Amino acid sequence: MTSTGILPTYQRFVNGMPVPLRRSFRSRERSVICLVVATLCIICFSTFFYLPEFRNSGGRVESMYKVYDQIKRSGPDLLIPPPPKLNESPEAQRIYRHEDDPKNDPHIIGDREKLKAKIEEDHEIKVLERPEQAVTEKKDPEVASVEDTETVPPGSAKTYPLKQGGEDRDESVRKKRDKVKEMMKHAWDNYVRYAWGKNELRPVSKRGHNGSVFGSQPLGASILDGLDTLYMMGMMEEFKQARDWVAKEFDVNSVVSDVSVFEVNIRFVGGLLTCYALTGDPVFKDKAQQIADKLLPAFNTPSGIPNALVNFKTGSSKNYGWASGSSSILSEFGTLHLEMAYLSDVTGNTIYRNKVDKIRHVLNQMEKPNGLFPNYLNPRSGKWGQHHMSMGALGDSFYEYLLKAWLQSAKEDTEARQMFDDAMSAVLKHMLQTSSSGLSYFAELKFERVEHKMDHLACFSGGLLALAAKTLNNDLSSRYMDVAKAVTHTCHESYDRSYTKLGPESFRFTEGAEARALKTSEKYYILRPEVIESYFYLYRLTKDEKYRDWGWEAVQALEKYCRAPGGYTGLKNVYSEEPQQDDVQQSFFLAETLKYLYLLFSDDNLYPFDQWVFNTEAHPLPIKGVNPYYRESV
Ligand code: DMJ
Repeated sequence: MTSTGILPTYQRFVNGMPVPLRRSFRSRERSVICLVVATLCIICFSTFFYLPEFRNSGGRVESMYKVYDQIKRSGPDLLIPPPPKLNESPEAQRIYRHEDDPKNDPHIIGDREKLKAKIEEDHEIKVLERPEQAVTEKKDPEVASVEDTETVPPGSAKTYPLKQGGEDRDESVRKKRDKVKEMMKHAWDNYVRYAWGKNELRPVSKRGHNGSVFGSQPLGASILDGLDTLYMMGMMEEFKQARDWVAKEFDVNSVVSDVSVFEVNIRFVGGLLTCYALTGDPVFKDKAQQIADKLLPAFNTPSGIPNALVNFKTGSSKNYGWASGSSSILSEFGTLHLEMAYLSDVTGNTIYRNKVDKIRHVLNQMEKPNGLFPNYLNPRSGKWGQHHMSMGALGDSFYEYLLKAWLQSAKEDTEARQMFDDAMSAVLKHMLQTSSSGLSYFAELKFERVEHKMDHLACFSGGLLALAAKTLNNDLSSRYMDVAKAVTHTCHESYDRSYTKLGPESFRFTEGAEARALKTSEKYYILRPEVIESYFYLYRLTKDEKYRDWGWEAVQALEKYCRAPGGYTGLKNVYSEEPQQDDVQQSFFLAETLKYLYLLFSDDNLYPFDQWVFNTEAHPLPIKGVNPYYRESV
């Protein structure tokens, strides 16, 4: 066989015998290879211009700048991080090797992808002074009544009233609270040191992390989410530094990618509005309003039910393709009410409240299968998607906002309370289950089929039902309280039955196992707050010391397994004796987990329930007509 002298030149033969390959190419071959490589490079580069963020732009030059801008912004995240230094622990080195394989990092694509996986699995079945405001004190006789003994010093825009206090009389409890504050300091300082301005911190590899729930751009999510925790803990220097970042660096017009309407609302708008209530600093109100204005185009659907994602730059919005034929998700469009209603009141612009009132109206008049709210609603047809129901992922905070909208309105919004009680009657009837050993849990429904699984997310329900029980005396109150205690007990069991004493993402009830995760994909813990949140509500509303004991168990477990030299990390398997760390400090760890722990070890004077209502990200919002911090626009 003779060679043609042109590609391919895999193997050469002389007299039928293979001969070693030549070490270099001929010049014709070299030119062909160069041509092929150059063509590939041009094709790769051009694909940038077909990404959704760049497609709609006016001209080529503008697109060029956008691509350039985006690459510049994402630069640090595109680069492979440096390996751990030689003097770093073998553990850090082991984690580094593991984490840098994206397959191994469930957080590299964020919570949203996890939800997607869940759906696929289903288918498989497959600062100013205190405002002068005439306030009629409406004390709620059924809420553990507390006197707000705080005196707010007169101030100016530069002097924030310090909302501290809440020290428990018991010294050992005060020490526990100090410990929680120290944890916040460790989490915050390391975020400042290694990830300032990025969305989240990677505490093991000590760098920033930009999760896709925020649209993959660095938007300082930990700053916006963590601000009010700093304030609550009296970390005022840190608070002011964060406030200045918001004032100077946070710019809604720099956001070019699609962002989650829900996440941005609960974390960013919610966090900023709390800071506005606390301080009266107009920076917080203005930024909250600027963000909310960017969310508004998502509501432009035939039904008024917003889409899940909105592009801040173009205003285009869409739903996730995986969500039951591009439906909107109940827990997302049902968790906008508190922030939007309050924003209307502080800005004097009714547009925000009108949008969420419309959602309420649509939901209220729809027919509900067995009185239950399915997780999916198609915003174009205005009809339900698949009849899947959950107190965990995809459903959870919708129920929360019905009760809390009523509380926020000083109990004037009776429609919301009625919808809450009606929904809960159906949930208790169809979804509440008791295991063979007597554990109560909220199962999930797939049409008529019961799936005996409860999400960590659903563990917020203990606190919610306790709050419902204590704020209105009706036929359901004592049942609510019984279920609240029983479900919180089960959630504690899910922690107690793991090696690390931290709970898995979901746990199941089968003949062989109860309150335990069975699948590998359900065994992780990402610093979620819901179980601790329920300990806080139940402690405050029952004064049973066991809830503080359980909270302290969680603190010890967090310290033992999640504390890293550079912050706090989640775990990949709570049942492992040596759990791998996921190297992400979620922004809700600052906003919620640490805040609820701090409140658990405070007395009732700190953010009393008759003055404040916590949004789903633990940002406290004032109660209208009762709390002078409401700062309604006149
Ligand atoms: C938070 O962002 C909120 O609590 C939300 O409602 C659900 N989950 C996370 C924390 O787990």
